[in-house]
Amino acid sequence: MDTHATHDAHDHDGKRVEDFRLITGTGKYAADWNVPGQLHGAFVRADHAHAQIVSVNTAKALAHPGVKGVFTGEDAVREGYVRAGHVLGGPGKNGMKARALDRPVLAHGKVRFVGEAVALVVADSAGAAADAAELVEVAYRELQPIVDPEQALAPDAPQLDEAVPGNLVYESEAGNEAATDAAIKSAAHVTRLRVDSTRVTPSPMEPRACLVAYNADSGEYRFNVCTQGITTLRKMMTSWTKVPEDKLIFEAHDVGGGFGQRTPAYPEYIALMIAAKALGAPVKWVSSRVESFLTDNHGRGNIAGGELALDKDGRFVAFRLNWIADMGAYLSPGSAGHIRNTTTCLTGVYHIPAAYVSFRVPLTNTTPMGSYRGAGRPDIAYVIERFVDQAAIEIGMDKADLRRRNFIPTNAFPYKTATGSVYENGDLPGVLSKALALADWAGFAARRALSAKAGKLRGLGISTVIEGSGAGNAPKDEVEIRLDASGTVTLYTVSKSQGHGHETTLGTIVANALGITLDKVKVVQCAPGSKLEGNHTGGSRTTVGVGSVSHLAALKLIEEGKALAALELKLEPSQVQYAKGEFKSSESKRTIKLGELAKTKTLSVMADGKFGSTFPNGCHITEVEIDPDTGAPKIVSYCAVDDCGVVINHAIVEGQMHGGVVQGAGQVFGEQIVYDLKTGQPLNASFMDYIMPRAGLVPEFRGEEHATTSKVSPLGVKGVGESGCTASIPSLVSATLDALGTVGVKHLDMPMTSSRIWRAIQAVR
Ligand code: MCN
Repeated sequence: MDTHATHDAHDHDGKRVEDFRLITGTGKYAADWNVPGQLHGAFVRADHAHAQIVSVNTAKALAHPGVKGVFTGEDAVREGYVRAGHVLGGPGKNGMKARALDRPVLAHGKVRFVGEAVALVVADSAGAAADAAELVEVAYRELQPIVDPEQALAPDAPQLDEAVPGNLVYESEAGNEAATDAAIKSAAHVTRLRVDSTRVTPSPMEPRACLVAYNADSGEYRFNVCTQGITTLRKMMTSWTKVPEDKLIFEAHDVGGGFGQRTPAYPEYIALMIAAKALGAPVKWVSSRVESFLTDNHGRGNIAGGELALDKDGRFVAFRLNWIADMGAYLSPGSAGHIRNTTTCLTGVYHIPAAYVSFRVPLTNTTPMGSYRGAGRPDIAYVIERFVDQAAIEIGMDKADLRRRNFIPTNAFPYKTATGSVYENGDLPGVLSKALALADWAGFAARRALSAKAGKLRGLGISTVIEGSGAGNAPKDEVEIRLDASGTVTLYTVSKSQGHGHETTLGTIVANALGITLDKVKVVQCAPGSKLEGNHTGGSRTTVGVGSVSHLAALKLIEEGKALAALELKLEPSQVQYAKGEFKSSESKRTIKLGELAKTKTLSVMADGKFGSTFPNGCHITEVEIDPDTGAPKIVSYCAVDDCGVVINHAIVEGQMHGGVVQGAGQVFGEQIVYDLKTGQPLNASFMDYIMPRAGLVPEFRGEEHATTSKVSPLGVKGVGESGCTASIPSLVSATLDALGTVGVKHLDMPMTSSRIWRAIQAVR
């Protein structure tokens, strides 16, 4: 049987089946869930970045009308809910183990970042809970905070916790240090650079919300919560609370964005468990946007400095980085991505024989960090691409040519990098050529001259990137397909779309394998209590993992169907053929429709598989125009050529690219979480002063596919969900710095806001 297939949505016009529900306001999000007798929670949050809790007085809050209970760190400690599991598990440098601080779900003893939950007030209305939360009196003794990661690691820095000497939470390394240093020493040219990647917040549209009900008879907790998939969340909640996984039941319908931030367990969910159990009533909490800014895991926040060494012909010979990964006040359950994914693609799309990276994770008094769209992939792509651009300037070579000269040759795949990853396949020169043509690279000088005539600085940017789409942590991906008498096929999965269109794409995969129309396939994600194994949606792996097993399950249904049809037809299964929803045989006049197999009872098949990483890659070429009088940047051209393997749904892939590119543009041109260095207070925690990308910033994109088929999956697919973000950041920075280079600005870190660009121009004038 041919398990390879091209999967264009042949039976509908490519539109997403979930959109009608989502855009007509009939979706059901976490805050839309209500149950009879529910109470409402509001959190009292730390207003100091670092302080000892002297006392918490709850008397006035308890006396407030409607209040049913107030819970504090003591309750969390009593329950034993003090240690969040995290994934910086592996031994670090010299066998070092991560020094993870205990994190009671409600602060106990100390607060370590502004916004940390100190108490939970529960009342019969959300308003009463919020009013009473203001009456909780917390006395603090202020301590010196540190919010800057480099300051935290400085030799004279105040010690933030005695369990973390030198404020160093974790240190690790990868690659061959001696070989790298030797190659750098004897290189013809060495480019030295330090690149900062700003701390940002993912900002899904739907703020966090959670409703928890406890059943004292069964000991089960039931959650309605925004999630990227139940399996990872359940494991993290169990590791934090020790409540067995089978006692934690999650239900979610629609999720309004996740970007990695909706994957992990958060302390608030566990505090609600304590309250729901103690009060014998379901408790609901809906986060405000300010709470999102303060407490939802942040992303990026890296400082990388090092050397890229070249021989006399412009070939890369070595790459060395010292990397500081700020992970905030506590290790969040999803903290490892930065280090793992950065290491996987340390040398990007280039053949670099020697490479070494050292990572240091400091303790700071800031919001914990987690995975954010790419989780280390955009971070490392940004860093290496900045180095390559800078090297091209220094040796006087065209930056596309320098890239082409150093690409991993197409015939060298599968390619083992200097840090030990194995890239499966790709056609890097092919992607580049297509992108250069699409963007009219050769015609740039004329466009720059036109801009100059209008008084504008125009820059040309390029990025050539690769990323490992995640293999996932679950032992396997598993789905179930049920067929009912109407011929409807229902696919059950434990990953969860947050806007990705999985109902369409997973449905398409099953419909195509069965040769039936998409309206005959239903996709059920995260059915409450589902025992299926699998990964959450993340690491751009759902299509590779869940998509592949959905395809295999459909093929299995056909095989089992043939056996059942053969019984009906009184034939051997080998005499039965299947096509387009019907079983037939040249030995019989009868045809049996799919639904007929389930006449008496629903037919169910399961399929599972374990799939490795795929390596989507691409080249994004951009042009940015800057008004030197105001510093205002404008993206005037955006061209993307990407290899995400076989495409299931072109419109969705394009949408994923758009979303990712715009998120990247957001980080390049505006987004940044800023803390006051002295007090540790966040200075921007609303969309009034946290600069999200707006429609006017981005022009129409031009994009093309350049697929090489992956063998990791029977579908030939690679991931795409993070690609836009990974490629756009380096390309847009490249274009902006190219424009600024014309007036002598040599370096600028993100965010490249109008004011920072304007000041950089003034500084060189
Ligand atoms: N797809 C396809 N053909 C391919 C690859 C993917 O048609 N060759 C489709 C998929 O079937 C799916 C979408 O594109 O509908 C993304 O697929 P995939 O690359 O497998 O990634 P995931 O579904 O696992 O999504 C995760 C990825 C990540 S890690 C983040 S973060 C992210 C992202 O996707 N968060 C998102 N895209 C997002 N999009 C929305 N709307 N909201 C988020 O929170």
